[in-house]
Amino acid sequence: MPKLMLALDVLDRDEALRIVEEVKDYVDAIKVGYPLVLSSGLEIVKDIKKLCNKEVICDFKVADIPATNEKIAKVTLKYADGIIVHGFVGEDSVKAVQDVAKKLNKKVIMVTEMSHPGAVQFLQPIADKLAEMAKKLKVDAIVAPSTRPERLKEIKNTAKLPVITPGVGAQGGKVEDIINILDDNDYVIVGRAIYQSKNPKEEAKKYKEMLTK
Ligand code: BMP
Repeated sequence: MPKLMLALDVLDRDEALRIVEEVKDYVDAIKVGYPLVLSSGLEIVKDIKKLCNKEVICDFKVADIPATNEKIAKVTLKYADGIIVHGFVGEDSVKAVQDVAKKLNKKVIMVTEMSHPGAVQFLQPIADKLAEMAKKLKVDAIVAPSTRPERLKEIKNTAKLPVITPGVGAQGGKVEDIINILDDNDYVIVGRAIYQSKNPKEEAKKYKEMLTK
């Protein structure tokens, strides 16, 4: 049964912590990115972990030269359990983050093909190569789209690594279309469909149950 990762892209610290409190029994991990960290500071990661004791992944899609990637990883992984990086910048940039993460026993998750329509323009043509690179580098997981289940399947087959997959809910992806592709080490990311709903707790429960079936 794949796990549920909440994408917590709200812009207010108190709202973020209120949602975490509500959904913590149903989510296995929480993904925070620029929206929340730029508005609340990186220490929000510590606050979330204190509140729910769940894995917290920083989605910074790091895409710089190795020396800068290393610095970003050092600061981020002081608090977070993992960090998301882009692969298109090349192996050396990803390895720089892996070197930091290995010392701290943290995760590096690499983007292959993204879930939005524009990803077919430049990312899709290189996504299979990115998946091969992810396999070679033995990153901890890859990001691949729920909005294109056939691509999710192909990329997962190539990389042979755990997948975290966004696109379910607000972007139109459906659990029933991807559930058979995924296994116990994979995560389904759901953001707006939970945190923008009238009852985030009920929605989180609903998604958790869909993944359990
Ligand atoms: P939502 O369920 O609200 O669409 O959120 C999806 C989350 O996953 C957002 O944080 C988004 O930035 C992230 N994401 C994505 O949607 N597609 C990708 O290809 C990669 C992502 O990290």
